Amino acid sequence: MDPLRQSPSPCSSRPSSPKTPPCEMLGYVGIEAVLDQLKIKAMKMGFEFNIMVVGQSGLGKSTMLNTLFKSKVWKCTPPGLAMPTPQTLQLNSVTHVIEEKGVKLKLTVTDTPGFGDQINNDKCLRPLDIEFLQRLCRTVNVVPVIARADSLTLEEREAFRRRIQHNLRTHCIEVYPQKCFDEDINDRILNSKIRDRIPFAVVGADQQHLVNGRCVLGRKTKWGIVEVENMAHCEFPLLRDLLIRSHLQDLKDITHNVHYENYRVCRLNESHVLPHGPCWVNLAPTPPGPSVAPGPSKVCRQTREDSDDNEDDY
Ligand SMILES: Nc1nc2c(ncn2[C@@H]2O[C@H](COP(=O)(O)OP(=O)(O)OP(=O)(O)O)[C@@H](O)[C@H]2O)c(=O)[nH]1
Ligand SMILES: [Mg+2]
Repeated sequence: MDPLRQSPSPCSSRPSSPKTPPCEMLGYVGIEAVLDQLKIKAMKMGFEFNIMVVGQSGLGKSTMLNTLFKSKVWKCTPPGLAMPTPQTLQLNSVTHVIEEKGVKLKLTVTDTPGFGDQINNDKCLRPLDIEFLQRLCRTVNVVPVIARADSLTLEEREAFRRRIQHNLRTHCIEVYPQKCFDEDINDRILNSKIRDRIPFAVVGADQQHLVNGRCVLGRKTKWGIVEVENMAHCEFPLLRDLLIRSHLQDLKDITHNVHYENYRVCRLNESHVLPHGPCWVNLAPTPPGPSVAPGPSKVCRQTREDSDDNEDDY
């Protein structure tokens, strides 16, 4: 007897004929092949990532960029000459294409001059940092750090971290990774750990030293080398992992789906001041009753998908 007839498939009341493929194969569509297609497309197109450092003058911003990418992002000094990083006097953006295992990353890093240097803050009502961060976190993903952590004792680091966390909470400054964008329980567990450690206490260095036969990035002091990649010395590895390894795509997604969409909606809503005509856009679904002009609205993470359907309407 035909073995296929002998054991009819559990999902069919009809015995399969020897010519038809088994039931499991009939249900098979091959959707998972989309992953390969995405991978091939992504490898072809490459990725883009933009990063900007902001802070007071002399904090170590330029050094931190060099530390992150293990190279002189700013080639201001002749190679081989160990010269100090010069003071940043203007906004500098530089783009590099990095390729690793066939994956291309177009990286743009922006270095900024000391923040607030040119302003007399004496009569501010509240500290400039808070005002600035409140605005910045609505526009980009903010990852705060405690710079020059080698100048603090462990207790001072911890106390400073808790104080900053308290200030961020009090002033409703939502830094990355934002709680409201945790997608599932795994995200929540991982990101809670990160949120507890933020701001990371980091040390920057662009010089290599020999320690026990290993070449390490670090700062040489009279009593030893502060190794930037050693978790016993500072939390630079946590910052690098977050930015470049574990959360790079998520940072891009939130920038694209939330920050950019918020910006786009605000700009389009602004155009409501224009008279009805070819430039006029209606962002909100028309409410029943008398028409009202919508104000700037907060776009949530799903908006990209939602708005894609409506994009032709704009
Ligand atoms: N102790 C210590 N010094 C650091 C650290 N990072 C940088 N420095 C030193 O601080 C000085 C200023 O570093 P920069 O990277 O030029 O600082 P910056 O924030 O870019 O300064 P501006 O361009 O003036 O805004 C340099 O002498 C660095 O070697 C650090 O983590 N610890
Ligand atoms: Mg600088």
